[in-house]
Amino acid sequence: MMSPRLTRLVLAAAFGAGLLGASACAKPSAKAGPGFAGAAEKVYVPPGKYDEYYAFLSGGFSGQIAVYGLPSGRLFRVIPVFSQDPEKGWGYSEQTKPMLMTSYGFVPWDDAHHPSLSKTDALNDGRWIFINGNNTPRIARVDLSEMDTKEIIEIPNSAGNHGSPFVTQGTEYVVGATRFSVPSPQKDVPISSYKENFTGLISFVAVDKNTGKMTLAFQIHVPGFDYDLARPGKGPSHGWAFFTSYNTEQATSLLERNASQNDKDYIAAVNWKQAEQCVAQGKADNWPAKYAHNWIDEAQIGHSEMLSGAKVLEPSKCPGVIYYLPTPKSPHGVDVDPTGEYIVAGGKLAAVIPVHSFSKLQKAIANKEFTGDASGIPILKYESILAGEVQKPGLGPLHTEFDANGNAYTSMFISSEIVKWSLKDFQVKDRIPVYYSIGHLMIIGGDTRKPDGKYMLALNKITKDRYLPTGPELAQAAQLIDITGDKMKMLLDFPTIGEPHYAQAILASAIKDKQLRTYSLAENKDPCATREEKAAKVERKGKTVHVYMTSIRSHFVPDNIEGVQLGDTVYFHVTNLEQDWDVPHGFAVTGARNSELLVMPGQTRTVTWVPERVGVFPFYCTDFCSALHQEMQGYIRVSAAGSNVPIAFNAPK
Ligand code: K7E
Ligand code: CUA
Repeated sequence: MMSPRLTRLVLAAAFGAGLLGASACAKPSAKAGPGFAGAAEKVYVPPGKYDEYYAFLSGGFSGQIAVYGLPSGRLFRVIPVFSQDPEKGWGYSEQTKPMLMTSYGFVPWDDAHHPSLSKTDALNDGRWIFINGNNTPRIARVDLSEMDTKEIIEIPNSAGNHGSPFVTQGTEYVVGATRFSVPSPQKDVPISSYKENFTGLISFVAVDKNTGKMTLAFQIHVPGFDYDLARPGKGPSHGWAFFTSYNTEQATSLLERNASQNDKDYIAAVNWKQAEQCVAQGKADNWPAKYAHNWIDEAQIGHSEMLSGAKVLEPSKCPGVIYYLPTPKSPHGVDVDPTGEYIVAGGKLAAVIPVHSFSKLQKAIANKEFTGDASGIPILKYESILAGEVQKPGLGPLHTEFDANGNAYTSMFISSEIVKWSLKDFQVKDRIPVYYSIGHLMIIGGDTRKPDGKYMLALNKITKDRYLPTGPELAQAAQLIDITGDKMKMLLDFPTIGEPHYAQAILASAIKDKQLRTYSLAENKDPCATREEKAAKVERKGKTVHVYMTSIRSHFVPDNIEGVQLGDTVYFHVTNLEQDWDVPHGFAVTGARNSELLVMPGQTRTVTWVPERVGVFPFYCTDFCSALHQEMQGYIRVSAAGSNVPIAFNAPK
């Protein structure tokens, strides 16, 4: 148990701003020292050569995913997910706007934390990557052959979808947990009635084996704590999922103090196979939830539908579906080792790293070794389920990943280090400082049953003095660490886009050869597509003008347009006729209040333009596509409302 004094110290370090921890760690040799011999060679990927791995880092408050190569740390692509991205027209073009619809309306931003690769038999299968939106609860699915977002589902009855979207070992489900308990279903009550009225929901979103399509399968109604992170079991623990909780004190104010009172909070162990059965037996209630489901179809067009109704299971109607595992103290991460036997928690304020045993958990349930219950949910006896505790690991344990040799690696936020320990004897074997204030760490395949033994990535919150300063905002960072030897070795650090909470990585060979190169123009089924230049046209329909335009190196057809009037809304439907890899064309027009379009070969994208001035306005290609890219331009003439200038456009010569 932590002494009151140590607890206070930990609290002060944790919440006096992680900066305390950071500057304390800045004193020793933060700069490259003798330990870096040979590091450059290990991360050097010569010009023209490929990296060995793709890494997908969440953008945190950027709402996106960034794709890097490892070991080089080179950035390849930012995949727009929950946030509008003017670089690609994501969330601005008519075809992609529906993707950001929610029951609250159009929500063009979110806070994305946990990329999660699809799995088959507890191994990464390279099909999709899922990621959560915390703020307006959502889960997105990105197709790994296009590296584009294909589907977003809103999670109803939830608030702060943080413990998400970790996938089960066969991608049966992606999970979600309410970080903030709220009145469920929502209603107008005093905040002081938290204990009576606020509850949480743990959500299971089913994933179609063939298409990846996500469906809200069921939710489990749980007591009003803050449910933080999640991991499904694997191997023997397949069929279960584990969710950390904090604020079992049920405070609503000054949680830094008021939710740090209890020595232990809980991990909720959910038997989702049993939940499935209870739901199939009709034991779930139907809640009148309303939530958006958005997807991109085969024609590359986004759709949004509003769904209603959620199946909600009360644990009292399905005994055995959930147990609480007491866990010190305000646990954040929960991670399951490659064998599926060990469940490791990162108690932010805990003096030890507790490791629960799945087999002991099963025995304790069978023997009813309970110490009580929380709102009817049995609380298991800590000693009965404990496999061991890692003593003196450091300060502020958050997240754990695993290598292929029975070792675990835990990130320590406050003491800014990674500690390596053995799953055999729970003894610390090594530690390495990281710069600074690490959140998640990631071992390639470290959440699968067969981790790659080579590299670990530290995902750091604070960089302070590590890079050239850039005003008040400094970059977050990833650091690549060699884990092949007994001693961890720092190889590289590189700044990231947004805040990289978690990351996933996969062997490049698993997905590089299935990358889509172009969309088929012949199969372009966008109703506004123009498949050849001679089909280009401009049509007036009342107060709207539709421009059906083509682009190919290095011209638009048409490139002179007249007859638009003030008061009109103009839709530019631009089809890229190219069928070559890596030849997108852009489209931008003066005064547009949205963004450019970036149209992939064979694709159609539509941007809306409402002219506000009389005159002649240029439009042009934004993506340097050929030697005569600068010539890829045109004009659109805007006349006064009611003018007699007829619709006119030029045909190809
Ligand atoms: Cu620890 Cu959102 Cu998984 Cu950040 S979370 S670090
Ligand atoms: Cu097309 Cu530049």
